[in-house]
Amino acid sequence: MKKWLFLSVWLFLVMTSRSYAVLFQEIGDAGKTLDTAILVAEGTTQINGYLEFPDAFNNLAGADLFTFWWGGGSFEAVTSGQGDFQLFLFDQYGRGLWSNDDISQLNLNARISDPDLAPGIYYLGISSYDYDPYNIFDEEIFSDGPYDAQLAPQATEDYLAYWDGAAWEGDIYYTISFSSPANVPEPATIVLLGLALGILGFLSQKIKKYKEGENV
Ligand SMILES: [Ca+2]
Ligand SMILES: [Ca+2]
Ligand SMILES: [Ca+2]
Ligand SMILES: [Ca+2]
Repeated sequence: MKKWLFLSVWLFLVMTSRSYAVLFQEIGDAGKTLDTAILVAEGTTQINGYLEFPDAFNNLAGADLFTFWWGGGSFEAVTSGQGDFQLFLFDQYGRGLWSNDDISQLNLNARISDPDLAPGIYYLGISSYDYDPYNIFDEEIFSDGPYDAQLAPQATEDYLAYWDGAAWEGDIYYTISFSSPANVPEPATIVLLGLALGILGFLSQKIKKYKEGENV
């Protein structure tokens, strides 16, 4: 009975935490370096933002970088909007992992997926074609094409240093949707929550039995 109650509460929590759409709005302009990236809110499933044209007088413009904790497992981020967006995924050190320009030859939005992305801190960048991440040796970290393929880094030195290139578009709104909530609590927090619920369930059963005993 105790196990049944615990499992029910646990399943309810897991199911509800997966079914909420948590929208995160970019406030101001997200930077394009690791130290100016915006941390998305816990459980974010969708980012709504605004992509500015590159601007020599604003070192944040031209690309937006968001950071989040990923709990592990199947990952997908996809853009929607009227622009020719690109997506770039970097690890916690700013090393390039994946890039994509176009979902297909007919769909210029971008999508990055990874069937088994390890738990950790990541950075997700969005820009307009052809504004790209570069390393300290002035090399593009990722190849521009094939446009409709998801690409691993081409540069042997794959740490993000800066962004450059002539953007085709800017001053345009975008949405990035995650397949599963980003920035959910670390597993240790979930285990602690589960333990707390288990104890609560155990106590409620004890109290129930005690009251039943009183009634006899
Ligand atoms: Ca922006
Ligand atoms: Ca920006
Ligand atoms: Ca594109
Ligand atoms: Ca390029």
